[in-house]
Amino acid sequence: MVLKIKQKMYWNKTKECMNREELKELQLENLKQLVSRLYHDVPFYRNEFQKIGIMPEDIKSLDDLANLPFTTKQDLRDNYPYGLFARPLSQIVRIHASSGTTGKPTVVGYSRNDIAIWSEIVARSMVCAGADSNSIVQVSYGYGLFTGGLGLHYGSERLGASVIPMSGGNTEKQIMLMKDFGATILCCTPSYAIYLAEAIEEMGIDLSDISLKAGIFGAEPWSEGMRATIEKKLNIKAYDIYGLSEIMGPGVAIECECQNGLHIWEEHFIPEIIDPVTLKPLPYGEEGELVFTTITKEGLPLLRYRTKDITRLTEEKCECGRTHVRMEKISGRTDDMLIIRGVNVFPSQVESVLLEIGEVEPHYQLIVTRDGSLDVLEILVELSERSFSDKISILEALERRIKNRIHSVLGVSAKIRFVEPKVIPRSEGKAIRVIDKRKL
Ligand code: DLL
Repeated sequence: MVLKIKQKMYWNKTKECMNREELKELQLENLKQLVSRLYHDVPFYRNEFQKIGIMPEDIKSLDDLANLPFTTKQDLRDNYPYGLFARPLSQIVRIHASSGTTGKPTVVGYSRNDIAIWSEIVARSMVCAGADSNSIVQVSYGYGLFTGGLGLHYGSERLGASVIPMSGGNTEKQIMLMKDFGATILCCTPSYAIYLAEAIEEMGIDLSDISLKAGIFGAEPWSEGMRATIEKKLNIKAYDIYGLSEIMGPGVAIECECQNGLHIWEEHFIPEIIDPVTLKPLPYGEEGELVFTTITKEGLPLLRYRTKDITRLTEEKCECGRTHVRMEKISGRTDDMLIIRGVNVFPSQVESVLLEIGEVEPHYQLIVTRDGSLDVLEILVELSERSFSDKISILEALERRIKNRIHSVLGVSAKIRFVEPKVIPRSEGKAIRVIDKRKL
């Protein structure tokens, strides 16, 4: 297939189409420096290196990466909030956070240079999705501690596009401004894109009055079926963007016009696929857990960070001409993290709320369904024998307390349904905490 080369196809052709040998040399150089920085600036890593007897000068080739220790969300949690930062706070210009496995979030920090690189790779990613300086970009990811809003915002500005910082929600206004301001690129979660498309239909707005050409969708898993629905309903091209706060935020990887895998920006992030059980690296083409090493980050550089996301990598040439490896769409996770309306939720967070509140048993089940295109979370909570006989008004007050606390800890609202003592099935093995009825 011969692709039509559009005039502005790349943001930084030299970097995006770099010869792979040169790219690997650059990675090795940066990896060596990273290990040295971690050894000297982060006591946690120095300690880890000392435990296994590794010194920075032992890094001689990229294969040596496999001998270095992993980093996990638990490590970030144990060093909450700033313990893994490699720079003093005087050099940290931004802090973001995402859900931790219990009440405390995972905190990440960026130096000025980190923000510059992040903006650069988001701008580059947006060009992959067909954006340029003439684009009018509606950013409908949430702004705040979540990296979606500000990540796409800074990338759009770097690109020179006109950015509309809408943030999430307020659907009718989103649509009115999308139409009136002539937005050409929409950035939000894929499920919100479908919701917007349905709302446009319901409001009786003609698609020809909307100027959208492409969407940059991510932060949650979505299928080819969802892509087809969005592309049809909004009459746009829908691109998958991937990222996670620990590594940077959105823009770690994105699809190009071929929509056949997401290019990972390898001069900043070295990807590996490991077997989540043996923790051994797997060759290209095999499915496993995605692991990243950030080789240029200053504020919070991470070594072999286990994302828990499942995918496979390919080094095969892409028709777009970019040489950076591609990852397949994420097919699942190795842990129990759910993404509900774009927000990461761990069942253990619910457990910690219930334990904190008391009066109920720590037996619970999360039931996730879809109402149209929106995720709905219902939590079944088992009453204790004592509270079971309480008056309705007392139970209603308890329900409100749980609901409010869940909302503030999880960042999403949930319906709370009390059930009688001993109703939630007990398991001899792993408890079934989640019933996910969504069909992606
Ligand atoms: O979700 C960053 C982001 C914002 C990516 C906007 C794309 C667009 P976190 O909140 O830290 O960061 O959540 C990271 O979300 O480990 C995946 O499990 C999931 N995820 C992110 N992008 C995708 C995607 C942002 N395109 C976690 N497909 C990751 C599937 C995704 N899952």
